[in-house]
Amino acid sequence: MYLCRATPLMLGLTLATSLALAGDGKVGQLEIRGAFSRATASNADQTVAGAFMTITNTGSDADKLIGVKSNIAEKGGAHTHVRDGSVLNMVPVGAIDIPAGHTVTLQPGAMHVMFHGLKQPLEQGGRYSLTLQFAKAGEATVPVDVLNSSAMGYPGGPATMGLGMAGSPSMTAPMNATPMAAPMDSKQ
Ligand SMILES: [Cu+2]
Repeated sequence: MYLCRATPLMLGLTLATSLALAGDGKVGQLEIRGAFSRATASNADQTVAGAFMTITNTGSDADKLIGVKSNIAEKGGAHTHVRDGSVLNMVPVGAIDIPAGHTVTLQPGAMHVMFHGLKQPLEQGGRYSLTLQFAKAGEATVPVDVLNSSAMGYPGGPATMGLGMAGSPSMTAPMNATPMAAPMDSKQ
């Protein structure tokens, strides 16, 4: 009898968990969590957009994110932010290192996936498909949820938690004004 009564509660927890884990994918030893984009401005002809997530390497070999593909944009690639005086500039990087045993957080104001030549606006509540290309693990395709235009991650999700642990800057600062967090690979 106890088990029967417990079942609805267990189901509720399962549903809540899968909501928090939207935007997930896995390939080889790599686990991708919480992939999201921000809604684009509806009144502007915005042709670029970022995508954010955490990538955990549970294996013992380092890997790299070397490319991205999605049919929402003409092209995409890895970006990071570099401080120039008081200004944060976005710069393309050839690859993002995913060290063995580490979780790398792609988030606004830091490393991220960047799309150029956006083919359509990203509307809050929408979802698109993103293929991540890794040097060793191969390709992983993850669903990316479009959150609000200033989202730092799913509420309570891994990106938000990672930001908090990094000694977080303001959660509401716009992307181009967010103080640079410590580099993800500061141990190297
Ligand atoms: Cu960028």
